Amino acid sequence: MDLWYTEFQTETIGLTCKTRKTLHTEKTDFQEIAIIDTYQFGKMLVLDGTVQTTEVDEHIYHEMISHVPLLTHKNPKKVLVIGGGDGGAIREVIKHKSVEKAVLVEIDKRVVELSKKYFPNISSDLENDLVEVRIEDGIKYIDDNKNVFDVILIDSTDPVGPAEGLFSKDFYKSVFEALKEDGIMVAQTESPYFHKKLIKNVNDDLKGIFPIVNLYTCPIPTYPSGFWSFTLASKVYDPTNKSVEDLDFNNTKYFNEDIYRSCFLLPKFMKDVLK
Ligand code: AG3
Repeated sequence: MDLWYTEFQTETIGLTCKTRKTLHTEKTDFQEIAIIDTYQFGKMLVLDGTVQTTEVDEHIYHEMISHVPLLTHKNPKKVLVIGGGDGGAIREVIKHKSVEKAVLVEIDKRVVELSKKYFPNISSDLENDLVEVRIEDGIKYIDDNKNVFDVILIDSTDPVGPAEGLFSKDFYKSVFEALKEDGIMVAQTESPYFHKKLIKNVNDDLKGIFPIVNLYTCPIPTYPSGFWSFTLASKVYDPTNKSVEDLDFNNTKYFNEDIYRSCFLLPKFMKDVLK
């Protein structure tokens, strides 16, 4: 018998994958976790019914959330990832030679444990000496840390359930304070087609706090609408007005100098959304 898994991305559309096997399901204090082996995308991490990461396309998201802010900063030494318990963002962050310490703050320890078991290529660097993994609430952690980080990445789930508070203006104010005087933050901000209101709200909130705010996009086949956005907010460095030096690493699959230059170019409907 064929078994298929569907994520209902909105009330009227879904992504359906033929599955080889359901490897794990579990309800934690925070969410429902499933790990499903699919024919098209390999193993998939699913939280509360929403696809977070897959073996086949995870590199796009993780490279884009990390390399864009870290290269814009120029000399990032201390980096914080909030959420991202699968370890993919951390793996990309420590490719930057300037990074001396990367802290991961994930609320659900089972996400970290299961990622280590089922996604060794994504979670591989969680054991790296430069990396500190903390199981706690990112909102609380950030309130206790002022003027500490060069770059903060908000690698959250959708803005419902455990991640809701990670999309609030108060949280962004705390992120501003946790950053050093030339710090940069990036948040994943959902689909330009399906979540226009959210993208506009985040943009407006961040513009009230940071002097420089820019949206950038990339295609991600397994996320709603296949097209995704990130919002970068910066105290000093302007990501759109930069000289792009050669990357000092070449082990990326999606990201390169051309993508770095072009990811901030927005289609007309997106510019209209942000007006
Ligand atoms: N976090 C963003 C995933 C959002 C996907 N939404 C959905 N499928 N409805 C990804 C975490 C990867 N480290």
